[in-house]
Amino acid sequence: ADPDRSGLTAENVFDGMTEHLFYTLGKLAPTASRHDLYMALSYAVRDRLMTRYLAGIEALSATPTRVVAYLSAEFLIGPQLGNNLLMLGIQQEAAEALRRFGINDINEILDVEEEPGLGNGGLGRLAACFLESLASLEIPATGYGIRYEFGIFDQLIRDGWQVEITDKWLKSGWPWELPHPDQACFVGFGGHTESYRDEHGSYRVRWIPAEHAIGIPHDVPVLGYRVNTCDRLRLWRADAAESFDFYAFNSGDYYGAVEEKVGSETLSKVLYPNDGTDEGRRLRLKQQHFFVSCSLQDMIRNLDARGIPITDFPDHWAVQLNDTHPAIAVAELMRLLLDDKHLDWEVAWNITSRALSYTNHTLLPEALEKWGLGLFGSLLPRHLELIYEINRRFLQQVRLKYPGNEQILRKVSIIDEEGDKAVRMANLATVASHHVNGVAALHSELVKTELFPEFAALWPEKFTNVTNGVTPRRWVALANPQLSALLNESIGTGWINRLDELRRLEQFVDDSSFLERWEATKLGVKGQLSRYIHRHTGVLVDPTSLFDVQVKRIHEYKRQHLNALQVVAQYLRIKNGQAEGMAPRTVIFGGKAAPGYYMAKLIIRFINGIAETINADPDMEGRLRVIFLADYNVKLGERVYPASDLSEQISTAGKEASGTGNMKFAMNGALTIGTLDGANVEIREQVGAENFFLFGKTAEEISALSQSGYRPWELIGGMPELAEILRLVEQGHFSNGDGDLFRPLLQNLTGRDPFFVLADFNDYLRAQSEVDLAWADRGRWNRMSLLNSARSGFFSSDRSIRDYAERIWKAESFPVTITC
Ligand code: DL6
Repeated sequence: ADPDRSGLTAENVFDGMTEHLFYTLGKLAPTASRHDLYMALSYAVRDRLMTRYLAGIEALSATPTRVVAYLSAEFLIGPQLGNNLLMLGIQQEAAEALRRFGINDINEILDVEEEPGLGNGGLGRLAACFLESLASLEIPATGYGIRYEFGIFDQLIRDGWQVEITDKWLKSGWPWELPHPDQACFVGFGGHTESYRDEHGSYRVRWIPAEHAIGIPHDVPVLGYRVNTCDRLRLWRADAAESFDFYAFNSGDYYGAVEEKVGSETLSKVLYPNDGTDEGRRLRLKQQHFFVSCSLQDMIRNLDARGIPITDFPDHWAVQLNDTHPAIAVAELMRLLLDDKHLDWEVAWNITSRALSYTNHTLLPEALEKWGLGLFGSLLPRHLELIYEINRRFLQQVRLKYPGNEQILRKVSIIDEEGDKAVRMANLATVASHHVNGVAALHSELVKTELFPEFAALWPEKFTNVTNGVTPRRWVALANPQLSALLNESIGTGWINRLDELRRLEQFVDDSSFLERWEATKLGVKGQLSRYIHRHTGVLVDPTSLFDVQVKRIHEYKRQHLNALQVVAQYLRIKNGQAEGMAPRTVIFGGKAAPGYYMAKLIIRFINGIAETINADPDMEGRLRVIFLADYNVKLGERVYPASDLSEQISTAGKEASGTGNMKFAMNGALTIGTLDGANVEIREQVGAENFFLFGKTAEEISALSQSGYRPWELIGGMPELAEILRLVEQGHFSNGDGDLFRPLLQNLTGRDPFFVLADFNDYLRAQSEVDLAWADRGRWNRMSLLNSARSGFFSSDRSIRDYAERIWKAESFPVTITC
């Protein structure tokens, strides 16, 4: 390669930018805008990734090894430029190159980047962390997903309500992708099947789809940290198979002529903005089949091109299903093997079940995907036939094990026969996968005992746990340069790819001057967030106050309304002159609600109503501030986690599968107030119970309460503080006197609330008082903060990926040397 295009000096980067400004962007340096400079720098950086990316492809074709194919409907990858500079180790060099263009603060250019919002929240962000860790561990991998033209909506707050705006992340061009129209794949929908005899006289089936779409791959390079491995995120964009119907056009029907094109492009138009709710029917199933089919065809084509027999598929591809969104892969792989490759059923099934593994990310019944047979059969008739056959064979096995037990058959069947008949995607994925994992220890246990007890009895060895993790590169090294500098100086830089080395911080736990630096570092970052808050909300917050933060999707099970109620409790205590011992707090919320989820949107309105009242009250000055940060996304997360003191992880026990924000907070030295839910359990084990503020009922207690009958209205009589809070809300104190506005929320809390908010309320207040007490002794707080960070090594996604690679994928590291 041209040394200038792979060189890493400031001079090389400057030359690359100059060349791209001129030849790629058609601009002269003196007239270049910030956006032009962002594009030019990105292209120059992308050149450097290409050297590594292509060296990897070449090395892999010479030495076949197992590649991980991570299938996910969502990849929330965040801004790319800053991260790639960190990965290459050229942050200083890029800053220097920019100075030569008259830009003295690199952040001015980094801030230009539009983030691709190709995910809803935790599940999509996890996929992005996993791809990064795969590359950093030098494991060959491809992430397969959809290139949504419009990602998760942008959120505005108007009169306290969420307003959704279309996310046009591609409007100014996105320099990180490389389209490969030459590798397009065809995908069918609808139509019918027919049987025939092949040349050997064997009975075969073919599918005659009624319509087709084309998937065009767009590749995003994913570089590992300071290694040559550059993996790939391959996102499919839908195009029309025949983009122009000349017959219709010639007969004068212009709209008819482009109709098919419009219909096909709709496939990759928009990400469904739901999280844990079952929504969007036909188009969503089409999206899932579209990207899964393209991806499996791509994997098979890769083997064919290298002359590798199809029966070796599982030796070359470890296919991970990220939740059930890609679970149609079971039927699609079978179809490709049976109908295209003409393999026999047993051989095809052996390949499929050795290649696939499935991660479950939720126990919420409404989020477990089911497709009505009518819809499924009309879109994917061949797949439905195959699923019936998979189910028939599977149920036969179950009958042998449990003769006469019809109840078990009904529960494990892939076809839900109760009510409206439907395909159960989680059952399909479980039957076909060699491993099924949950995402935190408690969650994986509940998958076995609550969700799939019958499957777990059938195949105990199939079920396992891999606790989630997050990448310390983005979430500490990139997001928190101040803390990183302190870490590098005190314990060296090894923590960046061996996060367990943070343990070495424990040597400073009684070193008061180090703890003062620890506190000062946090204060500096809080100052930055305070300025951001002022710019975006107009509210002045005190960086020395306790930053108490809850950022995540808005959902009743995550219980932002529980937090809001305790903020009102604090407000009332201050009003009533009972503020002694209370820490001055800035309570920060952020998160998007699914557009169709009324209660979640009302919770946002509730928080903003409380914020308005409190922030306008002179009695609250210096004591309490409430902020709702609009449009929470990866970029904003990078500002928030490093600046937080207290991490709110307050979901109803048993409902949050893992959580990953909880890990980002802990790494950055925030203390957690939380329930025994998801990965909170393991965070508490790792950091020590004495460094964690625990409250609330356990999953078992919640389940028992649910069975015995939860009657929150009976609790209020014995909880005078809560009664006063509810009265105030009812009177319209936080809604300009409108007593009706929050009535649905109050009815929910005091009625049949499935998330047990009031049941945990008093214990939550008690835990919050312990927070106040700890904050009052700043030396103690700093020690606790340091220990949270020091003991967070377990939550690196490198650990999760090693675990998947060793136990589930049997995938190994494959270092790449650059010879060109
Ligand atoms: O595993 C990633 C993430 C977990 O951390 C969250 O606890 C969990 O809620 C989330 N699950 C989903 C499921 N959505 N669907 N379907 O987003 O996964």
